[in-house]
Parts: sequence; C-alpha cells; structure tokens
Amino acid sequence: MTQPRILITGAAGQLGRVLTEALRLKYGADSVLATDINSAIEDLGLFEYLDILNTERLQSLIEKYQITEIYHLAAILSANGERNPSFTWNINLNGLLGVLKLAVKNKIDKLFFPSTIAVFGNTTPQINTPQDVPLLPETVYGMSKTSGELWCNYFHKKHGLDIRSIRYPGVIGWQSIPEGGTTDYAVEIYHAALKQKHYECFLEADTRLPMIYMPDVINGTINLMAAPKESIKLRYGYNLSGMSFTPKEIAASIQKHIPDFTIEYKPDFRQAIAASWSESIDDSKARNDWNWSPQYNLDTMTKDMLSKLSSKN
Ligand code: AKB
Repeated sequence: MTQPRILITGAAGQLGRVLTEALRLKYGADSVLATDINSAIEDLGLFEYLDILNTERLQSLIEKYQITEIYHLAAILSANGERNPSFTWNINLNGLLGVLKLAVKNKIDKLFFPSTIAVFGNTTPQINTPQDVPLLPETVYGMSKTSGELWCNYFHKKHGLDIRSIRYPGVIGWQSIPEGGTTDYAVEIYHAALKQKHYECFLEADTRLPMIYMPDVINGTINLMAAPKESIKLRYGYNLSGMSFTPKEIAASIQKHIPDFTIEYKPDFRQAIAASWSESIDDSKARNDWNWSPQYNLDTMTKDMLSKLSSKN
C-alpha cells in the first residue's frame, strides 16, 4: 500500500491541531500538509495559508504536494454561526462544495467530512437518537452540515468519491481550545476548575448532551479512514457516541479531584441550541460497520484532563 499524501483544511482548529499531529505520527511529518487561515501552527510542520473559498489556491496546493487524501475540517461552529448566518453558510457549504469538486477533478483517493450532532433538531428523538431520523436542525451550522452530508452522499453516488463522515458529539480535549461551539463549556470548565476553582456555565445544570474525549475522536476518525471501502455502508455522517452528561454531572466528576470547585449557571442563547440537540446517540452502525468502540467515560476523561492540563500549565 502506498503512503497517503494528506491535506487538512482548518488544521488550526480544536480538532485540526490534534488530528494533524496524530496523522503526522502515523504517516510521517512530510506526508501531512496543514492548511488554515490562521497561521498559528506554521512552526509545527508543513503548513500553507488557505482561505477555504479560494479554490484556485486549493487546486495549486493539491498539485504542488501531490495530495491523495483530504480531511476537510474548516467550518464555523454552532454558536458563532448564529452570529453571522450568511457567512457561516458560505464557509461551511460553499467551502465543502469547492473541496468536493476538486476531489473529483484530482481523483483524490479519500475525503473526510466532519458532521455533527447539530444536524439533529426538535423533531429528532432525543434519547438514543437513531442513525436515520428526520433532520430539522435549528442552527445555520446544523443546516450547513445536514446539507453537507447530502452533498457527500451525492458525490459518492454520482462520482464514486470515497467519502467518509462522522457526526461528532461535543469534543473535549486538553491540547486545544474550541471556538464558537455550544459544547465548549465542557472544555472551559476544566481550565476554570484548575485556575479559579469556579466556573460560570452558559447552559442549565441538567442539559444533557453527547460528548466524546479527544483520544476516542482521533482513533475513531483514523479507523474510519483506514477501514476497507466495502465496510463503509454510509456516505453521510455516521452517528458516534462517547458519553453523555450534564453540566451538573461534569462538575461532580471534577469535585472528586477538586472538592472546593464550584459552579453557577447563567444560561444564554446557547441553551436553546443545546436543548434542540440529542441527549444520547445510537451509534450501532459505526460499531457494526467499522468496529467503533470508545474507551473513555466521564470519570476517566476527567482524571486524564485534569492531570494533562496540570502538567501543561
Ligand atoms: C458545537 O458545539 O457547535 C460543536 C458541535 C457539537 O458540533 N462542538
């Protein structure tokens, strides 16, 4: 098997930073090109500036680095998306369309598209949400990812593009900070617990959401991309589940290590977004098709997060 030559868009984002490093470890630093409009990661390895709407530049990078696989992570998340809906639609949907067209034109071997639990909405069963349900998302971010999934499915059917996708729950990791999401509280809370022993939460105490720890995200994504083509039955987002918890439960998990940690609740506009999403996810298709299985639960994640963040600071 020949070594893939990978291009990652949005590589400076929360997931991009960690995935880029993991792919470099797996395939070699010279095989993975990080791209972003944020050049903060340029010192970490192969990097090129890329505005995702600039398809001419993307085409020239694909040629220059002889790219064979793309991980298209560039996107605006749920909360930021509501602040500028048209811009979000443009980046998230037109950005994807540009990548899909160039993937076909350049005969890219494999493409990864991250979807999200934000595709679900108030019409979706909220507990153990099945893979195939009516999707009526409440946010522009969710709308763009729902449409993105349909475009991915279409490009697979119409052009044979080997596209693979996951509906990520809220992602929690110590290495990077999320920007503009509704699940961001679950990362902020660990930083606040260590620094101030207090956190002001923008969601209500009992808002249950599906979440996942970064090592599981990275393993899941790499395993999905490495799975044999025949085992990938869905060419839109696979449901994926790590754990589900509320702000009150994550606070209690932190208090096992920092007993004087306190939390107060001041819900803002993000509460309505969270309330429209699932509480827990049925990911049996991912488990059956490509052997998905998460390793972390709330308490093992908390222990690891607090220890990693303490030694980082
Ligand atoms: C967000 O909160 O917008 C993201 C997501 C669930 O996709 N973390």
